[in-house]
Amino acid sequence: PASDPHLVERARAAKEALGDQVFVLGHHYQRDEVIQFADVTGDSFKLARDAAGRPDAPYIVFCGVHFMAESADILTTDAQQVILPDLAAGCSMADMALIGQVEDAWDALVDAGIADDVVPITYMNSSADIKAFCGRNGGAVCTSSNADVALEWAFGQRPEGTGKVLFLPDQHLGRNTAVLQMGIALEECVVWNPHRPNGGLTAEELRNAKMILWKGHCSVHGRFSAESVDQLRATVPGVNILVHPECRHEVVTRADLVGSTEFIIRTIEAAEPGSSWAIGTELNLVKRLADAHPDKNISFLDRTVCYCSTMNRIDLPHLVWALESLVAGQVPNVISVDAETQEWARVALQRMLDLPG
Ligand code: CIZ
Ligand code: SF4
Repeated sequence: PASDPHLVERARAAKEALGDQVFVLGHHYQRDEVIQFADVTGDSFKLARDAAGRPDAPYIVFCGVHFMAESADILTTDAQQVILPDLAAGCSMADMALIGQVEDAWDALVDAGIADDVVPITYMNSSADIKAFCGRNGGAVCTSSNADVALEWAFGQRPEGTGKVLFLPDQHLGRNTAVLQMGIALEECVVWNPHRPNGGLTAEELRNAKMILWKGHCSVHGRFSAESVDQLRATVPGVNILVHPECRHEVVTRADLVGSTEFIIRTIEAAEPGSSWAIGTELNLVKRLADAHPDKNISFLDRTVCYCSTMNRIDLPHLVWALESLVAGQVPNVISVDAETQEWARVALQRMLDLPG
């Protein structure tokens, strides 16, 4: 449905009144009604960098989810404030790794005598305190575009053949990267379940593992199934299956192409007119790609999979409220990471930025 014209007008007027004071970031998974007011769009990593590139803007309105606004706060100056239009816009994946659980897991690895072998790597989709944990413990952050390089780096931090990686919080990205890009065997990947004593793993399983995958997943990407891929192949001749690496291993192994949201967008932009694509990522993005490329046959990989419900919490009424509050001199919903967490999270982010390539 088209956005309410009255709200569109209010958002436009508020943005105009604020001018260069405000910089609006829109994640690719946001609704169209919000994206139309974004100064830039991108994935979480690109947006955090874009925010850092506008030190003159005192207010950053982040249309995305909580961990992304935290990353923007970490990478911007102390004078800038990052605003999340709805504080309930969290991320179920990030919420699956709580700092207390991760510290308990680390203590268990120390007790098992293997912590010295382990380098913690966290996906960008994690809270600031998990990023800080990785910074403090010799690890790094990664994105879905550089997870392979980050793993290569992590294993290179230990003597040949001895290193292990604790991968947080997305087991699928960790497994897909390790098995499909690093040549690590599936059997060398174990899953740490924070709700079970010792992660639900025996000392021998931990000793033999190369990848200790945190039991987290994305509630959107984790829902695509191998059956939906098989069904599309059987019904759409010549279809290209393009999925995000947050999808389950059996989905990714059946796909033609796998990559980050930015990769998915580039791939569709470069695709031949008339070609057929089924895309396994968030529905707002897939719909926008289909609308922007009417000459290509673009469908959603599985019609039973929904939007990201927390991304969708940021809607036009929330954006209007945030912008009009700023016009009225109030700064609502500020996301602020404490100084010590920022310092260590920045260490982990910097290790990522220093990766080759
Ligand atoms: O699944 C997500 O939320 C993704 C891919 C976020 C991002 O931009 O990296
Ligand atoms: Fe989190 Fe998945 Fe939503 Fe991304 S799409 S914000 S990983 S729940």
